[in-house]
Amino acid sequence: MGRWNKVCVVGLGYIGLPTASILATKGYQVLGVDIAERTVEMINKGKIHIVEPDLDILVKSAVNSGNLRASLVPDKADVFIIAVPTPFKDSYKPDLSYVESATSAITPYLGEGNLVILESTSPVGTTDKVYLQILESRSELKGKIFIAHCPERVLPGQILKELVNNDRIIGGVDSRSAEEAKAFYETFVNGEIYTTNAKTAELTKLAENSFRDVNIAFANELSIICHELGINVWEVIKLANKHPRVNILQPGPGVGGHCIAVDPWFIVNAAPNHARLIRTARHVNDSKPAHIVERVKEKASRFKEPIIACLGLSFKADIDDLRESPAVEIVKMLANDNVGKLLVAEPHVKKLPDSLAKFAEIELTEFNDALHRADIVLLLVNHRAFKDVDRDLIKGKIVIDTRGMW
Ligand code: SAJ
Repeated sequence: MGRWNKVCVVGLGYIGLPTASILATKGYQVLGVDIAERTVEMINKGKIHIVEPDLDILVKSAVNSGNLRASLVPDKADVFIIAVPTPFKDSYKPDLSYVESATSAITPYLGEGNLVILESTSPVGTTDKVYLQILESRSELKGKIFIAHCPERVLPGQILKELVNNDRIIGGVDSRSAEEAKAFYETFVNGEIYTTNAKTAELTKLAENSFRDVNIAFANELSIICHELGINVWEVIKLANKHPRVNILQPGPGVGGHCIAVDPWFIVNAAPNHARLIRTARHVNDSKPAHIVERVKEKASRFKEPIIACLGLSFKADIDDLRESPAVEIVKMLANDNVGKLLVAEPHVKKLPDSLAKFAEIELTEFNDALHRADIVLLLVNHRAFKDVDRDLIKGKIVIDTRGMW
């Protein structure tokens, strides 16, 4: 632990809560801060508000040890970690309001020698802005605090493992900030830690997610081409990937989540005339749900009153996160277009999101019930729970498997 004892983590979501809990189990005194009262209350009871493997056990033990406490307001600490959302607003412009309010919230509590880390994925220049915002009201801290960007890199579903084992990139607003942040991360990260300047770290993180988006777009485009040509895309990919330098990703119903579907826009926004491939990849992936809806409609037109089982709502397998989920979008489009009765099975949620609950033709039900009653089975998410399907239940039905799981 060295020279740090108290850590204040602002934002107790998919990144902040696991980070706060791991730090607490390493012996730090951690104060987790969130604007949602319910989140704060739940965490203080040792409970969690999100689904992530083993996180419940970790949070419980961190809270029981007395090292993790949640609050609506920050307090003095040695290290401040900002882990709040960075979505986009109209015309895909970055929305930095959460970073700005988190910065305002911690500024009064900052003291000489403190380390401030921005973990939220951010447009180029954000870390410098955080520093300037702090200095606006605390000019006496100029050159006396350390500020760095350490973009989170964890994969939902494997957060606890990746938080500790992934290599990390740290960009400081100056080199001493980068070194200070590196020394702090070395106390709980096993991966390599590479230092650079803040802007390079910001773009590196955006480049990672854009790289994945472009590659998924390639797979999605290929799947549309294969559908048109009547060729099995899964077989094409399997065979192409036998080449030693080819590794095509998996097509799906589209790209969801709050990262890959968002971050490339920060690059497009910063360099609109040059980010041509990155922008097109976003459009290809965003157009995939409509393509799936067309396929369903084509099949549904054979039935007078089609019943469609829509399997999965989350943005990817084995998580409960519905944010920017193509599956939700597809179900909504099917409902809007009155394609038929929609039986939704999503083992990770107890109720439909508001955007779907308003449609009378959508019903949340169990996996086997949906299969049993449906004419058309639309697999949207490759949840483990859907893997061992009872073949007898889908025999003779139209199956559209957007994930290639069956
Ligand atoms: N997807 C496909 N085909 C694939 C892979 C993914 O359609 O072959 C879809 C998924 O179903 C999902 C979306 O893409 O809808 C994104 O899923 P993902 O597993 O690729 O990524 P995320 O959003 O869960 O996490 C990503 C990760 N980034 C990279 O892999 C480069 C993670 O390491 C980041 O920390 C995270 O974004 C983030 O928070 O930025």
